[in-house]
Amino acid sequence: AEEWSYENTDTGPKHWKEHYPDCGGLMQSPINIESDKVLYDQNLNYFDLSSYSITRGVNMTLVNKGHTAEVQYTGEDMILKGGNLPDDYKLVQFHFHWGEDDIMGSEHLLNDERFPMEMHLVHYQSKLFNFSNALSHPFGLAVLGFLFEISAENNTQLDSLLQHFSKIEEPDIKAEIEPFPPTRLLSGNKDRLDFYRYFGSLTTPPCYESVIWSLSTEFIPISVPQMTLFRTLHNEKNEHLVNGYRPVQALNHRLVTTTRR
Ligand code: BO1
Ligand code: ZN
Repeated sequence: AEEWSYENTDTGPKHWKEHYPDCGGLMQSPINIESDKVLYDQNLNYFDLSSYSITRGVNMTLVNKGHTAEVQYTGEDMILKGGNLPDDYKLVQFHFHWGEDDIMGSEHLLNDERFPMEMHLVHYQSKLFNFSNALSHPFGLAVLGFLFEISAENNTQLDSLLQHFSKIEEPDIKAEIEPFPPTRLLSGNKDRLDFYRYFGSLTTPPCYESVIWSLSTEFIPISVPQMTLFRTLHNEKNEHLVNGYRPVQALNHRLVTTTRR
């Protein structure tokens, strides 16, 4: 069993640093993003997300990881380019963080506001060959995050994912799913996705400070019944899988920049 949890116990977030020293570092994630302290950076470029829309030659597997629901990729590369990243970054998986209630669940906060869910697209620097090698390199990883907000309508784009949740109720169960390009969830212009940028860490142990963080300023809509489906999953203790988010960490010396005027 893993040495960490999200519980308010001696395996909870306050104790992660005892087994994973990096979790006590000065560049940890997530953070509270305060808009009056964010710097507009006119030299920060937009991403090129065009390879995300490829569905041919891509295999996707939905997995209940016990602390999150994750979609893993194999086959044709999905690549994150641009955004002033030092290299191209390859997508390995995306996953979600959510709460027991719609008033909590996101990892990042905006002006102290919590959101019901956050999705992370996890990438590693192409020239470092694989995720485990990139994990401990400065700038080895790039995570693109999206906050969800409750909408009255179902988000029909999410249904192709959610229809498989009944098959992965228990931890370690996998389901093959039809290719799901994550950009399908974006309604705005994909060539001009505004985001916040800062340098931080993995939000779970080992909390390595190797992540170039980009948090979209565009929210993804989700209905209350759709949020409820995430909470039907079970963890290792056969409880409902909820509250899989880390509390915000000190910003310390860091600056958050943005593409948004
Ligand atoms: S996150 O995006 O900062 N929440 C985050 C946190 C932890 C990981 C990834 C993203 N962990 C790693 C696992 C590896 C796995 C890899 C790629 O994700 O520790 O075992 O190979 O899926
Ligand atoms: Zn995450």
